Amino acid sequence: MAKIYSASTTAPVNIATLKYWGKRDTKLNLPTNSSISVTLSQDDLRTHTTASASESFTRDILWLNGTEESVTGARTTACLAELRALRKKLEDSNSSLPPLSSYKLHIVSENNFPTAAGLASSAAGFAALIRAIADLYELPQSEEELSRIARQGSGSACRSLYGGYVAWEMGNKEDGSDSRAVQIATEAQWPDMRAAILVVSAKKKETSSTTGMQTTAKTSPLFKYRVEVVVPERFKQMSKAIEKKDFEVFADLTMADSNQFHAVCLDSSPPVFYMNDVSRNVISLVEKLNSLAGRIVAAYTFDAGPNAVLYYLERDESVVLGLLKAALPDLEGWQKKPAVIASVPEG
Ligand code: 2P0
Repeated sequence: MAKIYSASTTAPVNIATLKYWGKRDTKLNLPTNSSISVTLSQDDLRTHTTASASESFTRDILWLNGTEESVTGARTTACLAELRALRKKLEDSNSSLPPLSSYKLHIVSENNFPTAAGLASSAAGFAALIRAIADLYELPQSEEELSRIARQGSGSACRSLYGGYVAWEMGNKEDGSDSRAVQIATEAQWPDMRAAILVVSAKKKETSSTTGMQTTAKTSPLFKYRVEVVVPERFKQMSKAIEKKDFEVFADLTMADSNQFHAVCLDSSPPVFYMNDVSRNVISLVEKLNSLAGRIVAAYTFDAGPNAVLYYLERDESVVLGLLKAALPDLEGWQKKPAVIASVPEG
């Protein structure tokens, strides 16, 4: 029996506070704007992936949550080809290395959260895939270099290579070599930041992000203003707010950007909807809380789905969660630090 080489890793989910929405190159996954995200705790939302290679494997296979998924899609193919090319270079420079680049891969990936329900599953998924294979191949590449490969799998995946606060710099080169993620601050640099995730629905979204963002980029008149005028300024302001740990500015920009992202979705033809009545209820509750408190206590943000992510500081946790529990009595949940996950049944 031929030897099996394996490596396992986990990658966390990241939730954008300045949203990526729109591609200038669909093949290389190059974005129309830079974006910023917060990486959530690995204890709560993460993908666990094991990559194995063996001379005895006859084809590349990927199992996602126990079901076989295609590995022949353009994005996965691009990622595997880049990683194999990097491994081949290592093998060419060191003949004692086993020729893993020529072996087929078996990849087993498990999410501990709903897949494709707007909880950034593709981000954690591709980040874990890239990291696991890079570890299997013992590649010396930095996170930044790996983020460039992960980006080709799914844009937002490039941000999940890091913990803490991460920027995906859009770059301006046509070959995408400068479109990669960098860390703005570590989780430890802002230790009292908390995130709460309300799972409003675990259903698969109706419009995929890839399709939705292309519809917006092609048809929304507001979109051009967003990417050319609003986001560049917000990117600078949000990066600075994170560096200075200025929660009010960070929170204000986060809410504004979530609202503008959903506004350009609505401005698309046909319009793209991701939030539902529970989502809008959460927005109203947080706006009321902030208005009554006379300061920004919590920020909400929604991705391509109805689930809410709230950011707040530790000292306000009981106020924020107390309000949510009182207003959404169906909320079943449990609390973990730094993330809190609760499910809110629909209807
Ligand atoms: C983000 N989203 O910045 C934004 C905000 C959803 C809303 O990135 O086509 O799955 O694979 O590059 O990364 C979701 O889009 O899209 C996303 P592809 P992706 O997190």
